[in-house]
Amino acid sequence: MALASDQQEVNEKHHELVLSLPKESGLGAVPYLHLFQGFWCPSHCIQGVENFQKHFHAKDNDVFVASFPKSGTTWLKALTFAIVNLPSFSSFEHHPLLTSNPHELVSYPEFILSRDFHDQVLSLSNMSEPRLFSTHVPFSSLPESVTKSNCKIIYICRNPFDIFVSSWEFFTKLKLVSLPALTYEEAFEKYCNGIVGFGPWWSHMLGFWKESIATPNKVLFLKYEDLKEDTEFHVKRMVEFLGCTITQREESTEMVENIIKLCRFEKMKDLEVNKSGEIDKFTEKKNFFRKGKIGDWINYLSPSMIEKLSKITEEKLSGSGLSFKMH
Ligand code: PAP
Repeated sequence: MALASDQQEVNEKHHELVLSLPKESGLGAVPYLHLFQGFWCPSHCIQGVENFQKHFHAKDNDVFVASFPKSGTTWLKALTFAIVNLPSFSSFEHHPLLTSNPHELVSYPEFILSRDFHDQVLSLSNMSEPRLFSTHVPFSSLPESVTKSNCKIIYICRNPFDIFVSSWEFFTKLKLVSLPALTYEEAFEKYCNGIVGFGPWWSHMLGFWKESIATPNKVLFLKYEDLKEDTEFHVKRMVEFLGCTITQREESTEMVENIIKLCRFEKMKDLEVNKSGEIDKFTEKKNFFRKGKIGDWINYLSPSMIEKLSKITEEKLSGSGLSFKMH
């Protein structure tokens, strides 16, 4: 009984908190975005972010894949999963990535801790090590145990133009959106104002960018465009950053090649497991594999939209040293 009333009190407090927060509809809103700890948090994961902060205990050998949504998370999850699990799955013919979607293999604490969190905290602590997680939570809102422990974070960033297009194509296909849909122009305006799930996108990027400069052994900062252009070079950086020991040089090159082949866009998109079925009744798996290209924004944005987003990007990232390849 005491537990039930404790839970009721927690639920009431949570409800009061959510009611007190500024809210907006926006891309990635299920159903609303709330301004929580300085970022636009989808309403269904506020509780999860709080539980993540309060109850998650990072281990020094944990690995986190971090990203702003639609920046290359699925690809980075697959690559990191393959690297971290090399000792268990060095056979690429029977690899878990051939029969499971990367989102089924690597989960988000902020999503899973929003429900039955006591059970979930226990099952997270019992996971086999090294544990691999992903997160969309901005650096400034990550639990202290993640930022202060020796666990590693690999962040993937993408040019804001392609993020917008990829988000628009993805979120308008979501099954959970219960609000009247935003028009394309409204969604763009909100995006330009940073009102998008886990946004503003510039703060998200800059948080991890600054941390990767201050503590390069803690945060590895990757760009989708660079990863596309020279996958081998950046996968080798990941291997090194994660401290994976692949003893013989020839063997290591072959392993890296196999990992890259396994995670290639065309290969993953074509797998039966990624062509049908859903993730958490929230979206179809095939929606995570659209075009996988750099510069598709050119087919979507009008000249005035390009001008506006270019100005915002320049203004927000100015002086940071962070820039993007656009084509
Ligand atoms: P998420 O944040 O919802 O998980 P995320 O994986 O970050 O999405 O982004 C999806 C984008 O990555 C899609 O881009 P597009 O809309 O411009 O096509 C998707 O196609 C692309 N993507 C998914 N898997 C891969 C891959 N293996 N290689 C390259 N790009 C990929």
